[in-house]
Amino acid sequence: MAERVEKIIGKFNFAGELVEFASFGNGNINDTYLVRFANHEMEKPYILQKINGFVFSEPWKLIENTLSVTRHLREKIRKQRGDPDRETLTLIESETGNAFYRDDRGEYWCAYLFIDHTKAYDKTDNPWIFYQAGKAFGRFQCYLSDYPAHTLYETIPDFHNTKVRYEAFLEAVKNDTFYRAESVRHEIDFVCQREGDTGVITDLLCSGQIPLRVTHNDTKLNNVLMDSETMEGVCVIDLDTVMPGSALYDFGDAIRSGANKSTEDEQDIAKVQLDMELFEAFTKGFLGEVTLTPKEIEYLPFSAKLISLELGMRFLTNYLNGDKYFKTAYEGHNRNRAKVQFRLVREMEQKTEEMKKIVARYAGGETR
Ligand code: ADP
Ligand code: GN1
Ligand code: MG
Repeated sequence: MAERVEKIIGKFNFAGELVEFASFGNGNINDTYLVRFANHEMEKPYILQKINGFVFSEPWKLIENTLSVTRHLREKIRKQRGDPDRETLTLIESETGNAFYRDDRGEYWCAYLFIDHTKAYDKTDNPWIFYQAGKAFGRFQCYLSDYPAHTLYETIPDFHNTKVRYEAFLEAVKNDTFYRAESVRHEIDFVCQREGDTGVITDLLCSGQIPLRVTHNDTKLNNVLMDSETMEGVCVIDLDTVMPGSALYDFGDAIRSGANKSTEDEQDIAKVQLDMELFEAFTKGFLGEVTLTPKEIEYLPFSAKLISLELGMRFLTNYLNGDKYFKTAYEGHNRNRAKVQFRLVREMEQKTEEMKKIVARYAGGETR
């Protein structure tokens, strides 16, 4: 593998001589490497990534989207007198003059400037950090609010269409290819009892009650780089799933990932709790940067619950289908991840009133 990666590194227009490279980060989807180059004056690190071809069947769409969106963001950052090389991703050209390299196996690779003096947190109990994440994702959405959403490709069709995800889940239960359904009967029932929730956001979008926006769609805490000293949000990364969507997806996904007291694959289910201080911190940061419609605000607490249910359903579907999508470390990993999300759903059902009060504090008005 190392030999193969080194060969790919040689295909990109990196400056200087290769010093070393190593696997980097904790992404569930792509293979990421930190690549160090240097010349006589300085070190220059880069990020190299193999795009997961099972997840992204048309990787060029993801690259086109990333190029268009970062071009737009660069302009906005420049106008704010910021540093575009630090505050958004910069793709590096390969020898073919493209922002990617397609290897002899047909796999796509991308490279980016490494954003130094930053840290990606997988988890935090520090409200300041999560407040900064809220600001960064809110600003991201605000900067893209004048970008024509419908011109972007859907890199993964129906990515946050919870209704479609529910149908895929039912199909996996019906086929039960790996004879695993019996062992997760309780979890299957849990999802089926909530079928009525699955169409709520898609129906709001279809009926035009909430606007279609450019959204990130994968607003995990570790998809925003924080300044190592100030811990301020510097750059929103992982733009693979930037697509037309709803602001509710970004809010909901961030809360389900960052306001959970436990990790995403915690085995002691009692540790899975919605931290209201973290919920408040993110809400304050996000709503301080982006202006949402009253209808969107109304559904913010619900979105956190729905995206938790959706991801739990996705983990469970993957478990039933033989673990082909999310990287796993052991058998049953996706089943445990699903259980965590479902416990979070319960937590959110119990804490709905509290969530509503907090959202109202930072947005004003009624919330669902
Ligand atoms: P995945 O889609 O697999 O989650 P990411 O694009 O999020 O992959 O990258 C994985 C990790 O690599 C991130 O969480 C972050 O730690 C690091 N990373 C990615 N891009 C950069 C960058 N340009 N500069 C610094 N670190 C980065
Ligand atoms: C994946 O790539 P990563 O680890 O940032 C997934 C998200 C899930 C997340 C759960 C393209 O995100 O949708 O919420 O795992 N990304 C894709 O950890 O499916
Ligand atoms: Mg990521």
